[in-house]
Amino acid sequence: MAEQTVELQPGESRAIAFEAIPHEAKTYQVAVDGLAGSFQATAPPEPEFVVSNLRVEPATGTLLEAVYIYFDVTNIGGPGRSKVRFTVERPSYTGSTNVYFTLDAGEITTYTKRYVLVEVGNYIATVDSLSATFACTAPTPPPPPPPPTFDPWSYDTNGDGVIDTQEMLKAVNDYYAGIITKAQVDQVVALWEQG
Ligand SMILES: [Ca+2]
Repeated sequence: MAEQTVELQPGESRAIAFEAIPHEAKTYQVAVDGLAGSFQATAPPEPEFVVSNLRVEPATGTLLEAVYIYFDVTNIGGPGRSKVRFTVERPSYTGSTNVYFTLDAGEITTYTKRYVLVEVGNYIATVDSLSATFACTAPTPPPPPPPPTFDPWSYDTNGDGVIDTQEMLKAVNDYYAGIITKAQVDQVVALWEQG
């Protein structure tokens, strides 16, 4: 209890101030001689967070690439620390965590999460009641090697510098067997005609 004794000369008046810091929300009683008064201390409002603008950039990536998940958090309550629930669901696993923020009343902050794509499929990011989808595609396979260049002289199996009839017929058989193309068999036939 705080107390002050004040002495005054006749006719004198003086304003007396007490500073009181309330540490809990309740009604405090104040008494000065026979006068009584009171004041009410109220608790500050709890922080209350609202999330908005959940987005993922880019919305599609390939395996082991990273995407960035963003959302804004606004404190519509009193100043203080609170949390939002942040979840990422991928094909084989759902990971969930609390993300804590300390914000003044009315303060907005943007949260950024770098997220590496560890499996192919669809993903869902959820923050409180908001959700956003993104996807991981398989890496692009390397292009197939170019077909080996075709040498019609490869049918000159006896190596005499001439495509003989038997050698030409072998090429025709290979064409009908799907081993060489029409254009390739035509090259062999053209050499046979020269022979
Ligand atoms: Ca030959």
